[in-house]
Amino acid sequence: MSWKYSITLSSFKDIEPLKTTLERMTMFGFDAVEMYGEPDSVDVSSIMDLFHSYNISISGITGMWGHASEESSGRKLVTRNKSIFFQTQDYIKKCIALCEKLDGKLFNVCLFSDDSLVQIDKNHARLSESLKRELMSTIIYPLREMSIFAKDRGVELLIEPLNRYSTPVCTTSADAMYVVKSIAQENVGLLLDTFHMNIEEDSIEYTIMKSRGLLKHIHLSDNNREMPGFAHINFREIVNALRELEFDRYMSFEPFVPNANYENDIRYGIELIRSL
Ligand SMILES: [Mn+2]
Repeated sequence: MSWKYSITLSSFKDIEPLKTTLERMTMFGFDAVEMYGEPDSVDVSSIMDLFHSYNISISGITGMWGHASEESSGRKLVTRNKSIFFQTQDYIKKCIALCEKLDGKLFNVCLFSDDSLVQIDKNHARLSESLKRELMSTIIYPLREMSIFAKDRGVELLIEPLNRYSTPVCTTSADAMYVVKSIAQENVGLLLDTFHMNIEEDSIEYTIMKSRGLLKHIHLSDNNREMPGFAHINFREIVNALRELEFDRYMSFEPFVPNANYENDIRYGIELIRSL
């Protein structure tokens, strides 16, 4: 039993129609795709028809967090502003509901905070462990409630640590494991992303090994955010660590794709990982 391959549709969202991406990803031989989490800007029944017509599985929904758009930058759980908090909670529930409709199994949460509470350190420093824990501890109870909402819909809620340049709050696997263990629900796990791990972790391989039992999904891109093989992350070590864990879920490619002329790069990246 090995893992399966997926790719994030958000990578192609601004460069071509969804239908074109699905057509091409099916051709490249992906087992599944990860639908972007913008439940208010898609017509759910027509995208369901579209996915069924390509007969391609949906691994899950990608949470659209952070600075990708005006809407996504307003999504924050670590906030004193009740209306921002409730809007974010509502966003999470809508994504979980969309995930269930598309027969997906995963949705990832990234933690963002108010600038007035804490800011990204401009000297590239990390926040202290104690301050991070203090901030993260405030949202454990609501996240547990949201995870129960997800469990009732057959969806796993995954905590994805980012890096210090995206958010000050949850940036390492240790941070995310603290959140996952504190929520303490079976359907809550860890999503590790090679791009972020390359910035934050001492060793990507060791971080994967330490995540045994909690790791439910992987995002793959090289350290320049392109497909694996276009920069200097050692994917052989990553693949070996995942084999050691007997990882049997999705490895989901999450590349930055600047234009529609991507065919060779996507093929090269997936073939490279398959060859390791
Ligand atoms: Mn990611």
